[in-house]
Amino acid sequence: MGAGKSAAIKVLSDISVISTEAVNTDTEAHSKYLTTVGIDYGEISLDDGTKIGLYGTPGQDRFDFVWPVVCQGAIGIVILIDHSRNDRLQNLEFYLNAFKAYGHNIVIGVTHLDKKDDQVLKIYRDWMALYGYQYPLFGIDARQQDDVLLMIETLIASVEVQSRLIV
Ligand SMILES: Nc1nc2c(ncn2[C@@H]2O[C@H](COP(=O)(O)OP(=O)(O)OP(=O)(O)O)[C@@H](O)[C@H]2O)c(=O)[nH]1
Ligand SMILES: [Mg+2]
Repeated sequence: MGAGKSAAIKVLSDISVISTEAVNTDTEAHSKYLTTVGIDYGEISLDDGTKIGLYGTPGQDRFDFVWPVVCQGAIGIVILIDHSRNDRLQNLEFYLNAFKAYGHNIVIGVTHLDKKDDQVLKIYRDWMALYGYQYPLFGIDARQQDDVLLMIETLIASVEVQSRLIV
């Protein structure tokens, strides 16, 4: 919650985003004023004209029934983790476990980093190594278009590599 999913879709989308934000009543989980309660929707057109739909989920797990709906037919999944939270690794574990059931083309973005520093990401790399995960990991600011685009490009590149392997 508050990792920057809605911000990431807003900064990347070519169309005005359909957002489902409502006043946050769970102020214990996060002090933010608005939170996503349905599905955010945006679109990005690639250079070759391909349109990619960007679907944002609610972060709160009481809306977890939305997750499988959003992931159905998805080419990839971006998981954003808010580095400023004390429970960031528990968050990573929780969301990875929840979303790997829906697809394996996953990219992880760590947000709310004051500065991009590889040492800061070390705890996430170490945690993934411990569990044998090899997902691409980026330190990002979800408000920066280039940062978000990098994750989407990674997912697309991975789909391309896999489809070449299958053919
Ligand atoms: N400082 C900082 N702020 C960020 C970063 N990424 C996002 N934000 C801000 O964090 C706040 C929360 O972002 P949202 O996009 O609403 O988060 P969300 O993941 O959609 O949250 P929920 O819908 O409640 O799950 C917004 O004010 C963003 O602009 C970042 O990397 N650094
Ligand atoms: Mg949101």
